[in-house]
Amino acid sequence: MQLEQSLHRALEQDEFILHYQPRFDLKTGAIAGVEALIRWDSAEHGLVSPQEFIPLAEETGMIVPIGERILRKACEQAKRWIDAGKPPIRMAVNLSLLQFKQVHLVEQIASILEETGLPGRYLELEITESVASQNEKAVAERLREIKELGITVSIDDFGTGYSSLSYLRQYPLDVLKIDRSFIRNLVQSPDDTAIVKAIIAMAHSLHLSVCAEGVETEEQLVFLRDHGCGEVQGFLLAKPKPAEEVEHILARTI
Ligand code: G
Ligand code: G
Ligand code: MN
Ligand code: NA
Repeated sequence: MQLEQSLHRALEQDEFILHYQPRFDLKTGAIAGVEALIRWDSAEHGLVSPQEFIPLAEETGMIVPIGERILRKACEQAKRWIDAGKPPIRMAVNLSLLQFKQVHLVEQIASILEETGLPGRYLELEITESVASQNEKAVAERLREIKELGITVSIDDFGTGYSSLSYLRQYPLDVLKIDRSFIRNLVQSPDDTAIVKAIIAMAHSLHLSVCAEGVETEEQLVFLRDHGCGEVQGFLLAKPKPAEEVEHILARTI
C-alpha cells in the first residue's frame, strides 16, 4: 500500500516532528504544560496533518514505532527546556490504545525517561476512554505502573468515548480533558453548558483535575474560570507551534 510504505519511509527519514500547544492554569494564569502533537513533515507532500495518517498508522500498527519515536522526542524537548532554565511545565503526549496494549510499554517509557534524563513528573500521558474497554485488572495494573514512574495520566476527549463511567473510580487517573465538542457551543447551548458543569463537578468529587480543550472565545474562558475548571487549552490562547515558536511564551501568563 502506497501511504503505508510512505509511513515506513517517513520513520526512516525522521520526518515526524512535533508541534506544541500550551495549556494554561486558570487560577494562576501560568502555562501548566504543553501538548505534543505530531506532524508529518514530508519531503514529498509537505506538512501532513495527523488526521490524514494517524488512522492508517493505527490500522497498520505503525503507530507503535511512530509513537515511541514521538515520545522520545517530546521527552528530549522537555528536558532541553528545563536545562535552558525555562519554567518547569508538563509535557503531555498522546498514547494510542495500540501503544497502551504493548507488553513492554512501561519498560519502554522508563528507559526513554532514563535516556533523556526527564523526571517522570514532567511527563503526562493522554489516553482515551477506549482504554477502559480493555480488561479492567490489566489496565488498572498498567496505570499503576505508569504512575509509579511519577507520570500524570489524563483521559483525552472525555465524554465522547466509553458509555460507562465506572472506570473513573477503578483507575488511578489524574486529569479529565473535556472534549472540545462540549466547549464549542458553551454558554449558548444550555445542554452543553449543563454537561460541562456536571463534568467539572464530577471530576472534583473524584479528586481529578479538569482541562477544557478547544477554548476559542473569551466567553468560554470566563465561564470555565467561573465554574472552577483548572486548566484550558485552545486557539484563543495558543495554537500548536514548533518548539522555537513556543519557547518564548513559556513564561507567559493569561
Ligand atoms: O493536532 P491535530 O488537531 O491536527 O490532531 C488531530 C488528531 O491527531 C487528534 O485527535 C490528536 O489526538 C491526534 N494526534 C496528534 N498527535 C498525536 C500523537 O502523537 N499520537 C497519537 N496517537 N495521536 C495524535
Ligand atoms: O484529540 P486531541 O484532543 O489530542 O486533539 C488535539 C487537536 O485539537 C489538535 O489537533 C489541535 O490542533 C486541536 N485543537 C486545539 N485547540 C483547538 C481549538 O481551540 N479549536 C479547534 N477546533 N481545534 C483545536
Ligand atoms: Mn490529546
Ligand atoms: Na486532546
